[in-house]
Amino acid sequence: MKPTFYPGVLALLLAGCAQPQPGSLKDALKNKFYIGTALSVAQFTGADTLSERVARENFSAVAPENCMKSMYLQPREGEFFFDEADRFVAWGEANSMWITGHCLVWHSQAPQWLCVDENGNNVSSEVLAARLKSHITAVASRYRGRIKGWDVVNEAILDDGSWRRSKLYEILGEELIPLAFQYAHEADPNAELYYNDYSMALEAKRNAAVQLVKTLKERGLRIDAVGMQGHIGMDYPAVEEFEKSLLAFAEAGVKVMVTELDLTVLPSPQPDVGAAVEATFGYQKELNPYADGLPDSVATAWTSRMADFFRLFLKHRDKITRVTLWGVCDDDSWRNNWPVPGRTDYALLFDRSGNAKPVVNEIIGQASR
Ligand code: 9MR
Repeated sequence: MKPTFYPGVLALLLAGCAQPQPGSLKDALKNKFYIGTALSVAQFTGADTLSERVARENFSAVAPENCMKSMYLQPREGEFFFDEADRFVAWGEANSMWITGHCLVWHSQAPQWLCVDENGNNVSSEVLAARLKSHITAVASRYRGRIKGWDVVNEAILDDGSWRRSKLYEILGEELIPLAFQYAHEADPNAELYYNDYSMALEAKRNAAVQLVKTLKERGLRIDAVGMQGHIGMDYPAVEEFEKSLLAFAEAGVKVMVTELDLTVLPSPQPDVGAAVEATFGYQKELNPYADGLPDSVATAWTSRMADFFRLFLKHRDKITRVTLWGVCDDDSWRNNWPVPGRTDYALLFDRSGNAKPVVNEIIGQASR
């Protein structure tokens, strides 16, 4: 005889046994700060549905990993290409995300024509200022009211605190940054404006960024936050140095955003390499030790270090308005290809199958305490 089946009773029993479903990352952090991710084109156009789902379910903020950089938006002078950026913003709105624009001015991923004339000679400061104004105005005004904040200038300070001698700087000098902030504010007066850089825990860079904030404020220009990118490693920077910087920025009168967080487990051919795009090294097998998986001891150390950083962020949640991971799942991360190409890294909060790593539950636990 078949046993009598009472579905209602079974459901109650199962409900009684089920582990409580942990809330999502974004729900847990809701009243603390936005938790964001950077999206690649594949993710917001439907080609990568796995990462798209993970992003949608777990994050409350998005930044475009590449599609809003000037070489893509204005590949030739006066010819704009907004298709991907439009789709990125539409995806963010459809999923109720806080949308950040990245980035209006950066020496890297800028179009060839920006700083030179038809003979390849540097243009005058007037011409470059006009070109920057036209780019910033076109981009920031197109998304007025929709993009909530802009990385206005990216990576203009070197690790020793001096200005990066880029072509932009060569031509415009120290006026480069104030001009960019002025143009961005004119194009979208309600948008938040940020200065964004890597290795911000270094003392010299911290001091230079604080000075920059003060200078902009003294000149009456809007700056809302400093973006500390947060491309960190297992042994750099010290959490305490990161904390000193975030306190120094808050003291200077701006909010702090952790804008591009990832934690590499891989050996670096050079210490403290930050995120300097020019620093690249050839592939060597010894530099790719975890191609077949991460040993438990390394995964545990990774979890503990990432958790330490989130503990710091939560401690200073009155100063931090957003923490953004630079990518969704481990295989999306630029870290697999920098500073050494073709490696297997484990830098983000979700693994290659889209599963939350143990640190996600730790963060959720920290946020609820
Ligand atoms: O993640 C981005 C990668 O796909 C690009 O190839 C790279 C080009 O430089 O830029 C990466 O994003 C950078 C960001 O825009 C600015 N800070 C450093 C990031 C990592 O290089």
